[in-house]
Amino acid sequence: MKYQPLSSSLYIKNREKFCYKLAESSVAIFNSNDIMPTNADGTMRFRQNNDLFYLTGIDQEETILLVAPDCPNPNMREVLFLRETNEHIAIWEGHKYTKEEAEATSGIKNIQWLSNFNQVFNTVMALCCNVYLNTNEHLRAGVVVETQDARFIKECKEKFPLHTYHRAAPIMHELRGVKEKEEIEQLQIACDITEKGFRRILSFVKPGVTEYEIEAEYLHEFVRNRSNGFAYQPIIASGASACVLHYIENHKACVAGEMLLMDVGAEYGNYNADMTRTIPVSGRFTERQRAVYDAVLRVQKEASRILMIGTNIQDYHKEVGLIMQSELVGLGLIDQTDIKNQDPAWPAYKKYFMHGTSHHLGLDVHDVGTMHGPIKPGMVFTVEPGIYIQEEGLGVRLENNIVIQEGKGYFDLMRNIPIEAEEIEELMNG
Ligand SMILES: [Mn+2]
Repeated sequence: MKYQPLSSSLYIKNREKFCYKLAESSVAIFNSNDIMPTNADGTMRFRQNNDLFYLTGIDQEETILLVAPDCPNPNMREVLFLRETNEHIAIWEGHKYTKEEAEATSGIKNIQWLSNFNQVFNTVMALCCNVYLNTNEHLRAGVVVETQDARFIKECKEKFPLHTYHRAAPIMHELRGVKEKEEIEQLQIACDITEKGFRRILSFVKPGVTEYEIEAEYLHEFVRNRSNGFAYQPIIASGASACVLHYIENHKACVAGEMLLMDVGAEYGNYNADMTRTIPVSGRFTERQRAVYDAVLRVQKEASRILMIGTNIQDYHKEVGLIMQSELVGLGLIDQTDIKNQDPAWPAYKKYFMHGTSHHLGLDVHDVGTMHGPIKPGMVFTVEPGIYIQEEGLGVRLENNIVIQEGKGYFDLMRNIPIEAEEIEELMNG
């Protein structure tokens, strides 16, 4: 692996937390993701199933995890199945985990080749009543291809129709929503790599430079720091494109006097950073740009402050809406009449700030985790307010990633990434 893997103690702890949530006499199965095809014999880069990764640390295709914590046969309580490798296969297909390496990575003692799966699974099924299988239950998931997990559910239910089936997803969401210390360290590295990219482009951006050249500068800095690249398709949007929330064409030249919005994050060890910065192409803000910028920055700071333990995420989003409303009044974009006549389902401020402020962040960029229950220590969120003024061709969003912690307020994983307008100007003109 390009990245430094985390200790197996994390994965042992994660499996313990998962097993604690299972009913008596249970088995759970997690499958790796497929290598996705493109055209002809082309494939996309492999991306592990995040639940399997969270429970094992194994970053390889054709992997199955079986856990059956109260199985009468202690050897079958935790079994990891891998695609077979040997010296001959390694020459053709490259290095794959040996059994020893898989044990060292995951902390699982019983490592088997995939060809043994059916035999072990049949044995364990005969001893268990409950089966937990994994599905993608992300609120905004749009799954158009059948995953290995989905194929497995079909096969399993056909073969064992009289077992009781359960969803692993709600348990995984609850667990993965609260990060362990080791995970936060990995997220910090992803944020630090993102910082390097941002500092690199601050001295690079000037009128005439293209959005794709800026994208390439980020990628250069990310990959040389052991990242696989972008955590998500980067948005490098100059001028009015900043008001197109999912602009990813990144094909234009930056024009003097315009602002440049960059929503970019590095991946590291399957964890993701999610940063947005907005800078003046010419290195100096105009008075109007600066007023809008400072308004967004004030909302960003205030929102980070009120995103605290015990707060309900829905209430938090309403509260941020009120803070934004008063900033928009200050900028002369909305007035008291607009507020008085507003549709409560789509308040006046949404004309200029139409997206949510925060989402969970972790192994997924829009990570799993509750959006309804109270906020708990160890949760990691983005805080990303923005103001988009189409009629002025001006969009500003500022986004940091923060950890909710006990007692002393939030911990900002992006505390070292310049965000104050003066500092941005200094670095761009230094
Ligand atoms: Mn985000």
